[in-house]
Amino acid sequence: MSTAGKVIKCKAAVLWEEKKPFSIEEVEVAPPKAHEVRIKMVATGICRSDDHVVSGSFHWPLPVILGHEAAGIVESVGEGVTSVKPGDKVIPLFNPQCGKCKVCKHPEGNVCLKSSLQQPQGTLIDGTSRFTCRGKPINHFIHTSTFCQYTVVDEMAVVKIDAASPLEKVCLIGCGFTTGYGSAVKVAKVTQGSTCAVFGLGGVGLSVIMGCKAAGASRIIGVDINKNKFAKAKEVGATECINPQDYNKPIEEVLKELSDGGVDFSFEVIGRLDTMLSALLCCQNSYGVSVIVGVPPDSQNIPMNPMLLLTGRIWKGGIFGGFKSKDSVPKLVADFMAKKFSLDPLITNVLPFEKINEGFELLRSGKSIRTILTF
Ligand code: COD
Ligand code: ZN
Ligand code: ZN
Repeated sequence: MSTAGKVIKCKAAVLWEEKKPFSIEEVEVAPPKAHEVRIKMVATGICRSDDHVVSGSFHWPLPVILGHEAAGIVESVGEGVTSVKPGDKVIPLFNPQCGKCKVCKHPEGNVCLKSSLQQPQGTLIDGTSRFTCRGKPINHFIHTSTFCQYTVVDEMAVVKIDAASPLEKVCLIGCGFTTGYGSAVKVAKVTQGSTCAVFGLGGVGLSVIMGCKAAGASRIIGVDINKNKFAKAKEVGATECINPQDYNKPIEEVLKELSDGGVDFSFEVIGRLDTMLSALLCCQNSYGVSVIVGVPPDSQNIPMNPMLLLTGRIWKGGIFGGFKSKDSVPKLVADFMAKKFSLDPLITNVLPFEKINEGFELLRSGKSIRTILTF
């Protein structure tokens, strides 16, 4: 029996208060309005940004259904939806692409003006929520809200992908993988034969390494204070790995010595101000490119000598690997299907959706790279 046009009662992980566990609740998911899409979730990753809301370092209106790195199947569509239809496999887009705003129209712009990353908005773009629980409206999260068996998104925040793709893997293309991989191939534009340094060997750092490798870098130096991260980094393409704690001089000096004066490309994938500066300092003057991928602590600044830039280094950053989401996600899925990269090294744990709190504990303890929750 078709559920189209009807309210669906299903399970969601609701966050009622910061610093508290998720509560698995029965919620009502209203049908999609015009230009909206209702998706049956199949798999969702747990990303650090979800935990930033739980810990209170990223403030979001509560109660909320978090989750933004997922894949599912379209259940029904609202009036006027043309880009997807019921039965399509899709990836929700936390960084939407409306296609109409100034940024979307710019060939290089990728942070759509409709994105709610900078201005938290707990609703769909029409200003209302499709979720209710115990009679109360529940907030949406960055256009996605994937910790729920069904979600509703605006058409600008969802894209159709290859019908043959394994959703429990390609869900990572919805955030972590793409953020890292795109930072190398799209933001830095890593070149053939180059030398790269990657600071931070978590899931996003590993994805940066895969991007450097795909772009043809000949040396990829991984940097991490946890040497247990080295084996996997090498497995995905690092040619050597170093621990700053093994040296009695600044890590940028070590990297400059290793690279005959400076690396071609460096990436900060930790989210610390000191390592952002080290990453800039270790790159070659005159042409070195340093990319900030990690999210810095709230409202803090880096004291930086402008001579570093005057002498030709390039300092950049990017959200979602610099990719326009609707244009790029289906292509990245196609590249995955063509075996241009593997997502397996990133997936360390798979749990049923109901065990979401266990998945967050794995993230917080550093024991997982990515946990996938399956519905
Ligand atoms: N020196 C070297 N390595 C260090 C240091 C240090 N001082 N401190 C920590 N590390 C290492 C840790 O040992 C760890 O291996 C690694 O750095 C960090 O890895 P994780 O597993 O904590 O983190 P990731 O890879 O999952 O993600 C880290 C980001 C910093 C990239 C995180 O902020 C993020 O997910 N950013 C995405 C930004 C974005 O686009 N967000 C929008 C939606 S999510
Ligand atoms: Zn994320
Ligand atoms: Zn836009």
